[in-house]
Amino acid sequence: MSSDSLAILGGAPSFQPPLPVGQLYFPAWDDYKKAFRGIFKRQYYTNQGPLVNKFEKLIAEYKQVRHVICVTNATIGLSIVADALGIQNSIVMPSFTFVASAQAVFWSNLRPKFCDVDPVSHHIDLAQADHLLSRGAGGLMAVNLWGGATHVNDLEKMAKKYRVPLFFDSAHGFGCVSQGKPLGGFGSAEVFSFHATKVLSTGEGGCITTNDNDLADRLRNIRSSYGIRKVISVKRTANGRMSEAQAALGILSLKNLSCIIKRNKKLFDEYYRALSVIPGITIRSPLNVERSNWQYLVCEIDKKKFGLNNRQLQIVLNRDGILARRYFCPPVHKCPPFKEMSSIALPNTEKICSRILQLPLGSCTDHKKIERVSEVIKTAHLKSDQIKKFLSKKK
Ligand code: T4K
Repeated sequence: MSSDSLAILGGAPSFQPPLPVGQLYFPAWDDYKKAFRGIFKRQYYTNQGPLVNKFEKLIAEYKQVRHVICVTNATIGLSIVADALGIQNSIVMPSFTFVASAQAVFWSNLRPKFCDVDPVSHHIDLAQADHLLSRGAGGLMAVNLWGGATHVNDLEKMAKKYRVPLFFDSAHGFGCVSQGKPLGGFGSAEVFSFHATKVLSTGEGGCITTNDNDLADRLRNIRSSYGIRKVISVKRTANGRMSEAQAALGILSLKNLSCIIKRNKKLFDEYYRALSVIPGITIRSPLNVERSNWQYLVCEIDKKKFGLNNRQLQIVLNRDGILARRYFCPPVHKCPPFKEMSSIALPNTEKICSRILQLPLGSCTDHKKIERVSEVIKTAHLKSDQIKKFLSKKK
């Protein structure tokens, strides 16, 4: 394949099978087999089995938090936290997040009050969050994105000022350290995702972390499991249990986490070197953290300088077998059912959505693949007029 050929202009695709976005960690087969042999021997599949207990303990040590409550996935974790905190009516949250963040609180009968984000960090805009809380809301949910963190301490002060519970959607944040502490101990609770695409994986899964003993009791009761230490009354329960199979994967993934993060950092730096010289590409490095998981290669495309917008570049990359994604486009306030509920304008959120692109980074990538992805992007910039002509003919 010639270095300047593009599949969209008739060349052969660079990647077959395609190169996905996400960590997609798979442990060594023998380690997985050994863990599964134990599950078969004990004949115990789910409901707070020994592997889930062990996994919770390991995470608590890693994050220096008192309680870890493993759940089926982060979406149910967020919903359980909103319920356990007794938040009523509405919640202030950013619109620039995965739609599951808003769907989760909606399942808990809360109406999201969407807030704009900072144009550089992509995290919740502090002044606007304060303004929305001053007009009345039952709680505050911030989202820690892209291996970075929000201004966690400022948000804690703000929640205290308005006497509302604060929790964090830290789906992207496992392995990150902010303000000298691992993410996990901020606000009333934090929720992490262990989806296959995340830095720590259980296939599907997640966990809630908290230092509040009473809240932890309520969370365990709502999750519904034999892990309940004290039976206390809760408004309603759910099935948010993690299985032994998920925990088996998680324990292996946690064991490898520091190597995974180290490798991610190296690959991130390679992308940075190759892409930051291309006009119109700005790479967003993780902010407000002393340590990131370096799992997200997120860039913004300036269509005037690059020649194509993020949608057009995504088409070029996808044709070449590079499964770049426009996370999170459209923004949540433009997605059903939320778009029917309000007509607010969130200019920073909307601008970011029209520019953003996430590139593959994780166990499926390596030095050579990143070199090729960068070459495709550079060629797309150089041939942008030809590509635009081709795409306009296709309409
Ligand atoms: N809050 C935030 C900020 C989030 O980003 C998310 C989830 C949540 C909350 C909720 O967490 P969970 O309830 O999911 O635990 C993905 C993930 O499903 C989702 O976890 C993630 N964020 C979101 C940003 O992305 P999809 O539908 O785009 O992923 P999917 O399944 O298409 O996978 C991406 C690529 O990876 C594909 O090209 C296929 C490939 N792949 C995927 C899987 C699962 C594989 O090659 N092997 C695999 O096993 O949503």
